[in-house]
Amino acid sequence: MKRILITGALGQIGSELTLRLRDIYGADNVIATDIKKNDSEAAQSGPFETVDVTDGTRMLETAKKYNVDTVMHLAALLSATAEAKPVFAWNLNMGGLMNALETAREVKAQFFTPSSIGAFGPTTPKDLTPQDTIMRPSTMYGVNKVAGELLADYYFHKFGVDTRGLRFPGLISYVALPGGGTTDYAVEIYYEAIKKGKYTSYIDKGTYMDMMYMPDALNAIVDLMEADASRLQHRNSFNVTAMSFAPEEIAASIANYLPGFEISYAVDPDRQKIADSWPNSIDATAAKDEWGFKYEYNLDKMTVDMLEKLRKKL
Ligand code: AKB
Repeated sequence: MKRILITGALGQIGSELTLRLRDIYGADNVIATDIKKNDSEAAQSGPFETVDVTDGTRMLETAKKYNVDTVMHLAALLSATAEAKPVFAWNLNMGGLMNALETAREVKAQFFTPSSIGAFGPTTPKDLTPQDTIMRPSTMYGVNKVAGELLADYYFHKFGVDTRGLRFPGLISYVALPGGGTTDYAVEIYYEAIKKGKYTSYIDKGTYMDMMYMPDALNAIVDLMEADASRLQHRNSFNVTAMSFAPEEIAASIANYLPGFEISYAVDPDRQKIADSWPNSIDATAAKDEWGFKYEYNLDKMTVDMLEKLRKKL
């Protein structure tokens, strides 16, 4: 039975991952932590502790208090915010990761942290980007993600910490909004579709990025953490993706189910520049071969579910 400490548990992934893990492993075995408590289900449905990830002492104390055997480190700034505040991003993303890895090492815990398609850069092959390839990102977020992958591999080789990670594409969900990412448009578009029947995209037409629906992302985390270690050739981090589309294609998918929906464009040069430096599509063969990665939702299936859930929510 796992006993899991999650950092950033009230963020976009954490709000749903916490509940999924509580369903699987029992509410008392999943310790949600974040910088501030709120009244969300993740904060209220089991143990919660206030932990600022830049405070390594507090993180370690919390891990020891609950006798955890798994650390899932989610707290991080996303790409657009990191680009706007690079020094803060380095301190939070790298300082937080170092504290979380040290916590895992001290309490001998298994470890997970997400990487991202942001770890790739302008010189990476753009289409069906391989698992092992050129990684020279041009953003602070990407620098953090590549350094983070290397650091997590280092903790595995040097200290034997069972570190594992996924290079997530843009994650789409109706539960918690992302904040400060480049792929956030693909979530906002569904909210605006329901509220106004139209959306102005800050990402230009023709810009392809990988995406995944949150239920598939949660399954991928659970499956990777449960995978037989002897099958893993890679650890930090596996390419995973479920679809790749440009803004006009997600808009067309929405218009199929919400006739009259319209997209227009007011491109944000900062976020467009980040998007242009990322792959069009990545190849998830290593994840499929080494631990059976699979996904259920393609663009249309996701659109149907998002529209149905958001109609109820809004
Ligand atoms: C972002 O846009 O920054 C994230 C990511 C792809 O890592 N959603």
